[in-house]
Amino acid sequence: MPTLKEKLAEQIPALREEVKDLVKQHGDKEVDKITVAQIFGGLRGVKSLVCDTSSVPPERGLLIRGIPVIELADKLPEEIFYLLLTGELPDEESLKLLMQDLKKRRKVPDYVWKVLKAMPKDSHPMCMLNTAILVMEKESVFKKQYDKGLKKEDYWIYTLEDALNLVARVPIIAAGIYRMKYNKGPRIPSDPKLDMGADFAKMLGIKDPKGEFVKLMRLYLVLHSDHESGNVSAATVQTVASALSDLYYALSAGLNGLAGPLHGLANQECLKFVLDLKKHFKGVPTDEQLREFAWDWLNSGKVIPGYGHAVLRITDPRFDAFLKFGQTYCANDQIFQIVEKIFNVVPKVLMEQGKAKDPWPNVDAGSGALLWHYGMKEFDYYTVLFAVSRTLGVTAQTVIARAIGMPIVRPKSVTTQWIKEKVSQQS
Ligand code: CMX
Repeated sequence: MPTLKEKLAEQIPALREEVKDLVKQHGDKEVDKITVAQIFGGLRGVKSLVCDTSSVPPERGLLIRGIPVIELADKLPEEIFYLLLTGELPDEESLKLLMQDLKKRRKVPDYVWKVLKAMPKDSHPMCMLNTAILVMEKESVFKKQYDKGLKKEDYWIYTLEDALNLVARVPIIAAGIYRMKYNKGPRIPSDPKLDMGADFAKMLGIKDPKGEFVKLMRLYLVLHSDHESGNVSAATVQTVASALSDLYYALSAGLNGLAGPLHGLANQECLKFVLDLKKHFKGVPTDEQLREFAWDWLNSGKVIPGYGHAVLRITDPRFDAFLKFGQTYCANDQIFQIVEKIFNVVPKVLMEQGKAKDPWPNVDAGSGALLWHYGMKEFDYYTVLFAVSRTLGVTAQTVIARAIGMPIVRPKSVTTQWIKEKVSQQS
């Protein structure tokens, strides 16, 4: 049975040829064009990146290697990592080999904890995580091999080493940050008997008598793992890595983007919104109360967190998966009930307002309520969970990009004056 690395080594030559042929035979064909509105509109919808690990059709939501994410909801994060990289779900033996490999890599250098302890007590946990990843840069296998001299065809091999080390270590660092930042007591060591999700849940130290929090962590790590490569965090990772900066630099940079309120930080904002509602109405509001509250919120110039998406035009299937989890395990929890209520009321309000192109909930709309239910109440930590999961996708994307020899990213910028002249020539 081949290891993950052997499997990729089998696949990559054909993949490389496929790309080479495509460019050779069709390199001058047009696949998209760009308007002035798109240039000034965050390049929304411009087809200019390649990502084979996952795709997000606006009317279907996340497909990981063509499989709807909802069909993958009961898989282990390790299975998803294998799928992202190879395009196939692992059989039992391949999964075992990957899990054994990752377990051997579950070691965090001591200096990481020293750096984290030296940080200001009020540092955001995302800043702590991204600092920890960056400070480990000297561990990069790719960097060491590159400095010795490395053939371009072999870049992916050492990038895979870095990816595996990061996938194994980031959950330990993230859990350590949780324990340290919120005074939860000493770090809980990684348990080599456990899969990634169960180990992560155990290291966080959340009480879990029924084993439901473990299920939630596995689901969380699967659902946030990848979302094609045009989003801020993935695009940043790809841009930084394209300069042949190693994955420690690239991942840390990308996760800094995830820490923005319009991106991954939205999950902490969502729960704040839900808690504000509960406090304001001393419980679950009625539909009418919620409608009014949402209008006041919008009229004060704020966005409704967890709603809208730059690509999706449906309820995010990842939200559906969290909703189903909540309906199964915490249907009686008022916080979860408010999430359901928002889902019933807010899309109509956003449609009436007529601004958001997508009035439906995204992945962040419901996850915080579930974490809160299990006692993880430190909501500024929630984006860290997103980051642990997204590490799977963006590191896999980088291995593939290196495998097909993607060059340094360098689009062309133009001045506003240039655009004015260009359009005046057309009119
Ligand atoms: N509440 C209120 N207004 C919203 C809105 C929302 N949830 N979503 C979009 N709008 C507004 C925009 O602010 C914009 O207003 P202006 O024209 O005044 O600037 C208008 O609707 C059009 O925006 P859009 O084209 O529909 O959305 P964008 O592609 O520009 O932005 C997103 C997408 C996610 C940033 C936006 O919907 C938003 O801010 N949502 C709330 C924050 C959130 O949930 N982010 C998490 C995204 C998930 C992820 O990280 O992957």
